[in-house]
Amino acid sequence: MITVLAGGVGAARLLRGMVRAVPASDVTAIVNTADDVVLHGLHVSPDLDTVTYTLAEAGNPETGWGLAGETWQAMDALERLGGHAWFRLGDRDLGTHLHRTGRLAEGAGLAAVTAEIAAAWGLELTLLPMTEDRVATMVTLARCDEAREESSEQTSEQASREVGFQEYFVRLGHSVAVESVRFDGAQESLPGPGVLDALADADVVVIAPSNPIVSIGPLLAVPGIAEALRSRRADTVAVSPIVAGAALKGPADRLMRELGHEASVVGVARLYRDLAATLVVDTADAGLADAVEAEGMACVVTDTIMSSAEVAADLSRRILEVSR
Ligand code: FO1
Repeated sequence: MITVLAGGVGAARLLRGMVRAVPASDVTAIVNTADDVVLHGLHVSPDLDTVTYTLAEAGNPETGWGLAGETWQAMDALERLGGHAWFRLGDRDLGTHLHRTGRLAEGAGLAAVTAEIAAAWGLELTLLPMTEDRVATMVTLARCDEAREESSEQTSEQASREVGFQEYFVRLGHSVAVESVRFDGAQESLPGPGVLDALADADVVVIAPSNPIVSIGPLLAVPGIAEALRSRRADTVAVSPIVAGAALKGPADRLMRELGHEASVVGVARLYRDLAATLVVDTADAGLADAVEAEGMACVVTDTIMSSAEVAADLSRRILEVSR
């Protein structure tokens, strides 16, 4: 069995390859839910949906999120009424959120609802939300110089700069500097059903090339997950989301820098060295392999840019080879 720690787009691409390298029924993904957001009364789970749609070959290849061939009539109607439409929910995608919200209101757990949605899309891998409890990534935006001079009330001023993850990521287009990130509710949360068993029973654990701070970070903040992972260090392979000092998609490189980490495969190694024995880096970073190894991880150099399902399958096979 292969267990993959997953965020959104990068993880979805890797999983698409993994289910070509081994039978899908041998793959379990533990997915970040700290990006989840309630909008218009609907419970949206972006990372779970990105993984589901991508593996169902129904995802929008341009954006990486949402469904291909989407229409936007509900959003148009909402805008006409003056509603918030900065977070775009396509007409077909809305069906998923209606179903999830209805089932949760009936008392079903997020793990059961996730399994229902995956089964409806014909998926054979197991998708597990990291927790069924509410954990929310909260981002404190860096203050501009003027605010720094004017501010005397440090704590309330700081609170006023804290926004929810989707507000930072989508509404502000992750174009603003970040001072800190925290995972609200994480300390009181429990790992989702099956999560600790999936880590304990896996032959190989993979940390997908997802944002280490805001995609993998929340999983590690759920009590019990980091400990379970640490005990599987020898069998854990991480794939760097940073290639040649930059993130392929999203703000991982900027966030790492802003929060005091080096935005390079060496910085990724420093974040993961206690959790994973091996770091897979792209050929563009071959020159940093020794520096990664100096951080205490074996370094494997291969193509990690998953431009197609075939490249993702080759990468998956390489991950499984090096973990044996
Ligand atoms: N990302 C955007 O950049 N703009 C959007 O309007 C947007 C809508 C959206 C709707 C459903 C969904 O499942 C994902 C959506 N995303 C959107 C992506 C999402 O913000 C990110 O994928 C993650 O939360 C980061 O992993």
